[in-house]
Amino acid sequence: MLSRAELMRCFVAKLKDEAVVGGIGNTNFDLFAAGHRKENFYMLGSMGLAFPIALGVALAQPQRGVVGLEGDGSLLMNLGCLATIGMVAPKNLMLIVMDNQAYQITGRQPSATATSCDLVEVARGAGIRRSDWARDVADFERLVEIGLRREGPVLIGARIDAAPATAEPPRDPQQLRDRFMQGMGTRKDVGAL
Ligand SMILES: Cc1ncc(C[n+]2csc(CCOP(=O)(O)OP(=O)(O)O)c2C)c(N)n1
Repeated sequence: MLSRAELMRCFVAKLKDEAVVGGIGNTNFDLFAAGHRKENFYMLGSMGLAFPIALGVALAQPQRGVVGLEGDGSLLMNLGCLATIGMVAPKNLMLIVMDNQAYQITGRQPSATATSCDLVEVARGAGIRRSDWARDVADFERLVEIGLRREGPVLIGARIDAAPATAEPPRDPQQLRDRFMQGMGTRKDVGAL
């Protein structure tokens, strides 16, 4: 079992101008805790939307690398997005599934990955051929580097711990949207946010 916080730090340290979309749950919290970037978007409220939003950004900005971060519980709520990503297959899209086998932030109820479901196998079956479990931190870093080379779509699964989050992004949806649009260079009419 890997340290979620350590993986996030390793991941963020490799970023340049990539857009990163965090999902509801610890992926958002860890992404923010690793240091806010103007290219980060933190999804609030609805589970399973980090990958579809990341897909949209990847298609809108094909010159930019785009990464979606999602928890197992959230991805299980929206598995269909994997089939769409497998079909559209943007080279600039990387997906990272942080699998703690539970819906942690609502009380650690076990998810299907605790017993029967392998999300990397699901992703392969959905047409994302470059889908792999990270065996350890070094393997995770290797897979992230492949994803950042824009030879995607790439999906990385990481079986991670359930450490408590250390920070949370601000919960102001308008501010989060406007900041991200500034980070993407698509909104210039607002001042510093
Ligand atoms: C559609 C929907 N159903 C339920 C919830 C309540 N909810 C919020 S976060 C969460 C658990 C998220 O689990 P996971 O994505 O695995 O992330 P983790 O908490 O394990 O980091 C649940 C059930 C919600 N926000 N949206």
